[in-house]
Amino acid sequence: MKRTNQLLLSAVIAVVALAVVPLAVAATAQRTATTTVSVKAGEMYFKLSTRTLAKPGKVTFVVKNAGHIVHDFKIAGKTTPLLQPGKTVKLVVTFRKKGRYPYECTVPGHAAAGMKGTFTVR
Ligand SMILES: [Cu+2]
Repeated sequence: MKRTNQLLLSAVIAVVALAVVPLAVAATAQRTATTTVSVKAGEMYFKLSTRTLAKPGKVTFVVKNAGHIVHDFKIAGKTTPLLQPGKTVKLVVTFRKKGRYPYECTVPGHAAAGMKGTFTVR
């Protein structure tokens, strides 16, 4: 009888463990949800759909060159390739800490002419 109870207990533990694992996976997926920020680049500006992130996390910057000459977008040590006019590229950046992250276009002279700003992670 005692042996039967132990077997039953083991079975219950196994079922509970199986039920808990998907919940843990779901919670992890939610924590790493990606925020999309659209970035429009032109002469000589950047226009972002938002310049703040509510909390540390992953951001996909969708950068579009709406101008007439090449531009790129650099933030937190990552830079897109040089974008020809009309082209769009995605840049995925994980912000692990809150803070102020400067962004800019690395084409010489562009940041000084206005292609720069600050992205804030709260
Ligand atoms: Cu530029």
